[in-house]
Amino acid sequence: MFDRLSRFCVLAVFATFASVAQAHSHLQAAEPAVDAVVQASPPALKLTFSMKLVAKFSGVKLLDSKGNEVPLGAAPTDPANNKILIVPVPAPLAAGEYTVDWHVVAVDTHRMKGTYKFTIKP
Ligand SMILES: [Cu+2]
Repeated sequence: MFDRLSRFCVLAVFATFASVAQAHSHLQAAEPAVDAVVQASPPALKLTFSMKLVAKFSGVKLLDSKGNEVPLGAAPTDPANNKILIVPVPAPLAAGEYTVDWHVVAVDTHRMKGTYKFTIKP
């Protein structure tokens, strides 16, 4: 009897944590992709999230391999799908490794942030 009850309690706790963890917006895809090696400088960075975003409180910073910030345009959401951030890259990027630091506020009002890299190798 006790064993079953404690097993049930453990399962209930796990289920609760799992649903809370899933309740946030997560990066699902990126262009250039996470850890990708691409030949050409991308015209824009495209980040796809699991939840709709509040564009006003979401943004992206791009750092080159020396840690210098690369100027980017504003980061609006895609008018057709506001789970996607599209960030124009105004000037062609030189060869090298880049770090994308992103932060988003989703419609659940939670703020999430993350980072990933891609490399340009012509
Ligand atoms: Cu959340």
